[in-house]
Amino acid sequence: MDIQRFVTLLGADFFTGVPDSQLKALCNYLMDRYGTDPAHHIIAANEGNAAALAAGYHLATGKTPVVYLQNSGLGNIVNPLASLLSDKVYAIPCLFIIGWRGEPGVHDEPQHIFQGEATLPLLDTLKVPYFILDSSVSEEQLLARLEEFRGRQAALVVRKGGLKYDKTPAYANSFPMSREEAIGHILTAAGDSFVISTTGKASREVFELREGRGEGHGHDFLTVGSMGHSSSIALGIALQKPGRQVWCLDGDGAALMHLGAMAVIGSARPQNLIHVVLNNQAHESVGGLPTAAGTVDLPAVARACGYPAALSADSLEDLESALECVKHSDRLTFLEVKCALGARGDLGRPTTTPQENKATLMAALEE
Ligand SMILES: Cc1ncc(C[n+]2csc(CCOP(=O)(O)OP(=O)(O)O)c2C)c(N)n1
Repeated sequence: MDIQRFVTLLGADFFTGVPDSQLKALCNYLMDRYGTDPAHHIIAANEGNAAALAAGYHLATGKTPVVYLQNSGLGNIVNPLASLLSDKVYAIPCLFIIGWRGEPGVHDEPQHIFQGEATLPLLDTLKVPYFILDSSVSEEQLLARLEEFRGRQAALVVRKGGLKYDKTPAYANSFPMSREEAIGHILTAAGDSFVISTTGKASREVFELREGRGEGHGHDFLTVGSMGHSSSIALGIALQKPGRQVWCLDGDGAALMHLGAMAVIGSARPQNLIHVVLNNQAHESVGGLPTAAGTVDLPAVARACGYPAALSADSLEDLESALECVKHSDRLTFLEVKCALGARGDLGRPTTTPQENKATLMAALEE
């Protein structure tokens, strides 16, 4: 369905969510129509955050908000859905638009398979009625379902190709260094340390760089799903292996998604953990919509959370000199690397499975 017609049929004037590649048409359209005008469109830190924000919008206006998310984000909304929006609590209406990755029978990456199978059963369990939107749905069919959904929590589950928009806003920032280039230099500095990389293209770049260098993958953990949790995984490893250096390669969207992790890392303060945030100020892996990182001083956040050292680099020269200090570091260190948007068009995906990745990493950690 054409996105402009779709949004008109929804009749909503407040949208919040976390971007999804399968909802690119909606995300790009909202950016063209509203940008990030907070009266109409907020790109939230995580999906639960969006649900609560939507609740506040309803309390203030009596109108029904729209929350958009990839089905991976369902986990993040379960709590506010069950204990805030639910008809057994405050009964707050909200329309969820959910990108259905890993739909059974449709080829997708390993991290989407179980979530894809669990999507409709989860909505059933949460007592959220849903309508599956694909390219065959007519305006009349959609309107009829929206009428049924009025005044309650409900979901439109969007199949691949269900929404269409032929424009893409120009997403960019002013930083010259590409994320892949930055990762290449970081891997060199990290040597045989362990690398825990974040969800999205950063992990795909780590994988391909290792392939290209013939280095093997035994020291890497590619967090293919679980956005926002790579720094906590890294903390869990660093605390148990105090003799080994652990580098977390985080994204700005991921770091903001579960920012509380930084407070926990700062208070545990493992001396062998280097927390790098590759900050392109965007959810680049799913299209490039901005994160709030453009207005956040991440090294200051790290210092405030108790990291004893925090640096920032926004050029290759800066990165090289920062890495010179960081690689000899014997204390918890935070490094922000400001990167450009974009990735290679021919960037591949890991050819090993998550369980192979786990097995080789665990074997290397045992050495
Ligand atoms: C809970 C959850 N919500 C949304 C997504 C979809 N998603 C995958 S990667 C990504 C963007 C990550 O942004 P960032 O951490 O800034 O890294 P970048 O892509 O910019 O390198 C998003 C939103 C997801 N995987 N999980």
